[in-house]
Amino acid sequence: MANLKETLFAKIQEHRPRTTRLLKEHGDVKLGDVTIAQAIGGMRGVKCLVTDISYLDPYEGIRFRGMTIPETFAALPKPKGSDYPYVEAHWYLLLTGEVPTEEQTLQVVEEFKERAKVPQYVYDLLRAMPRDTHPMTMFSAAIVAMQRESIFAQKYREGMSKMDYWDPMYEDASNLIARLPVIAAYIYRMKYKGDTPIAPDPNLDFGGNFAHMMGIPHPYDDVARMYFILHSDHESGNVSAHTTHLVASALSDAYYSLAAGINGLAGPLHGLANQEVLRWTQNLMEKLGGKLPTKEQLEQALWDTLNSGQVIPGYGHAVLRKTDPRYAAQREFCLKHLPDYPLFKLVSMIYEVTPPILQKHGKAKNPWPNVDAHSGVVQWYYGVREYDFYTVLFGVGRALGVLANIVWDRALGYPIERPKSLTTDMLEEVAGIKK
Ligand code: HAX
Repeated sequence: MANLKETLFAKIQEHRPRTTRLLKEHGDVKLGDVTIAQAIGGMRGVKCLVTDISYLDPYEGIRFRGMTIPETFAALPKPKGSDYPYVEAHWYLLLTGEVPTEEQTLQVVEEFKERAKVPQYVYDLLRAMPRDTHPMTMFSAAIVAMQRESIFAQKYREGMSKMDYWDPMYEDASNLIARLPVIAAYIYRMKYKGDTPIAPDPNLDFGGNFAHMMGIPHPYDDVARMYFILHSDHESGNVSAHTTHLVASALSDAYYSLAAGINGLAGPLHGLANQEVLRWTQNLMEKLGGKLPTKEQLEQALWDTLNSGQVIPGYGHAVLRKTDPRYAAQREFCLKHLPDYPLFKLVSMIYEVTPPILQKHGKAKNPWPNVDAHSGVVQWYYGVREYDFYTVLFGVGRALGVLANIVWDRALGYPIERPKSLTTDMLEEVAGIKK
């Protein structure tokens, strides 16, 4: 039976002629024109990135290698007694586009155990940082600190053919992914649980081991599997994915590239929105003396936020134009496991009340919730109430997608990224308004 790396290499060899042909024979075909609004406005909708790992349709939401979220959950092998698949199987799917068998999945599970050893200096570094450092800063620092381990950087120094770049990138990416849950759980237990880290259990899979190291019983292992898979990829243009891809395009290794992507994820308009949702909700309940708001109080709080020039965290999206299916998947989990939990009821009430208000406000192109509007309530319920930590969880999941992407970037020989900029004078000239 071919292992993951051999299967991946066969896929790479099959794919390379497609990219070469498109470039050589059809390189002049236009994908669209760029407007002034797009050039100034964050390149919204400009079609200039290529990935086969996932695709985001504005109305349907994300497809991983062609599969919707429910299809992905249904297709991938699951550990016994679990409702959600092995994260290792999802990594296999993202890399190869193939649904692995149980046996192929267990091979990756075993492989990750070998790769999961976090060097002692990473723990020393984390311990040397002031304890009130944001956990995303700790997470990013731990990733970039391990850069000295990069096999890609070492092979590049020794001299390697461009055709072989994907191989050490795959090795670095796999080592990183295997270690991230260990680092994340260590940060959590060190920072928030009286410095009581829990050692990994070599008998457990990625999700099971993460729950074990967090010190939270079943079904938190399933929460971890669901969460990491849902957050893994959202095509290439979002800040974390694009940043990782951009930095890797300079042939920076996976450690430098992922740390950069994680830093982008730490922004409140991106991954940090999940902590902002909880902060917003908790502030509101605090103002009401710990009580759940009425519909009228909630409407007032939403308007107060908007009128003070702030965004409603967890709502809106640059691409999506409907309720994020990642939100819907978490809602489904809550309906099964915590239907009567007051915070879930509040999140559901916010879901009812917010879209019409955002529509009336008239600015956001998408009034519907995104993934971040729901993730906090699930974590809160299982005892992870330190909401600063939520984006680290997002980061562990997001690493799967962005790292799969940069393995393929190197396999297909994508060049250094270098768009062209213009001056405001030039835009005014093109627009015909230059004096
Ligand atoms: N509340 C209030 N105003 C909002 C809004 C919201 N939730 N979403 C968008 N708007 C405003 C924008 O700020 C913008 O206002 P200006 O014209 O004054 O600049 C206007 O509506 C148009 O924005 P848009 O085109 O609809 O949205 P963008 O593509 O510019 O931004 C964002 C997309 C996700 C950043 C935006 O919707 C937002 O800020 N949402 C709240 C933060 C959030 O939930 N972020 C997480 C997104 C999911 C994700 O990436 N997770 O990692």
